[in-house]
Parts: sequence; C-alpha cells; structure tokens
Amino acid sequence: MPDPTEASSNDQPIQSRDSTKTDLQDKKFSYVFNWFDQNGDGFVTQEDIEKMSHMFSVLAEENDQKNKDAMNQGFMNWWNLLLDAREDKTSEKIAKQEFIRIMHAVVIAPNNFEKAVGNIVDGLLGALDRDGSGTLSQDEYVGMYKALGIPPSTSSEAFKRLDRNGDGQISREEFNQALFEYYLSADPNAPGNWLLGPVDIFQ
Ligand SMILES: [Ca+2]
Ligand SMILES: [Ca+2]
Repeated sequence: MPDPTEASSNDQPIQSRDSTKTDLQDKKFSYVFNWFDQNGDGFVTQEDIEKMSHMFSVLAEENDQKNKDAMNQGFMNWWNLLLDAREDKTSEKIAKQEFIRIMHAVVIAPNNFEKAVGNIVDGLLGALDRDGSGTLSQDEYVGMYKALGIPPSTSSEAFKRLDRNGDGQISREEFNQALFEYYLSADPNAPGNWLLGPVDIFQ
C-alpha cells in the first residue's frame, strides 16, 4: 500500500493553493448566481437576465440611452456566453454548478470579461456619474446598492474599503481594481471582495 504522505508531499502545496483559489471564487460566483436567479427557481434563464438588465438600466436617466444600451449589451453578451458554453444545448436554463464552471472557463477570460462585465460597469458608472466627475460618492454608491437589490446594511463599510485613497469618492480606477479582485483574486482579504456587499459569504 503506498504511503499517502510520501506520495503527495510534492504536489500538496500546489493542490491546496489551487483549491483555495477555486473555493473562494466558487463562493463569489455562487453569490453572483443567486443574484442573477431573480425568480429564485435555481436556474438562470433569459428572463432572469432581462430582469437584471432592467434593474440596472432604471439607474440611468430616462434619456441616457447610451449607458442603458451598454448595460443591456453587457447582460446579453454574458447570457450568450452562458448559452454557448452550456453542456445541454436542448435546455435554455443554467444551474448553479454549470454557471460556476462557465464563469471559470469562459466569462473571466479577458475578452469575454470586457464584453460582459466591462460593458455593464461602463454603462453603470456612466449612468451614475451625473456630473461627469468620473467618480462615485458614498450616497451614489449606497443608492446603487439599494436599487440593485443588494442589502444596504454593509454598504458604507464596503464603500470605505473600496475607497482606497480615502478621498470620499470611488474613482473609476478604484472601481476597476475592486472588480478585478472580485472576479479574479484568490485573496480572502482583498478589499474588492466587498464589491457586491457582505463578505460573510466568505467565512
Ligand atoms: Ca431563475
Ligand atoms: Ca477614492
């Protein structure tokens, strides 16, 4: 019988680093899935994505078609990435495990990420930045959370963490850094983990 400690002594550190990374990202992607599954039936469908898209686009001013279009386009691109990568082509429903798999394999690839998440964020920041300053104030940030259906209880704490230079505004760079950390970082202490709200999902 092989000695398991001897057999795994070389592989173990790499393996455990990878699984930590996967666990943390899985939890974040699972949170995104639960958010996307607007009717709570355990699947993400086109109807859910359209609801998400609507929820985001009402944050834009009535006549701000450019930013509404960017957000809608981002959600549609995200949905198409999910559809194209799904295993069962006869069904237009994505269950959680498949969603997580496709997030890892497809959505976070740089080009795809830009087409899906990048478009949404461009539109969102453009829509909220009414004075064209390129930044979000705490009021705008907390208001955004509420409108997007994310519990506002921790959003001022989140704001403090994402406002890295402490100037009371979240800049486009600070938002991008948070976005990058949220989707791509394995660091459980990364401030960007707060992007969508409470971090107790990571504990
Ligand atoms: Ca659903
Ligand atoms: Ca700042």
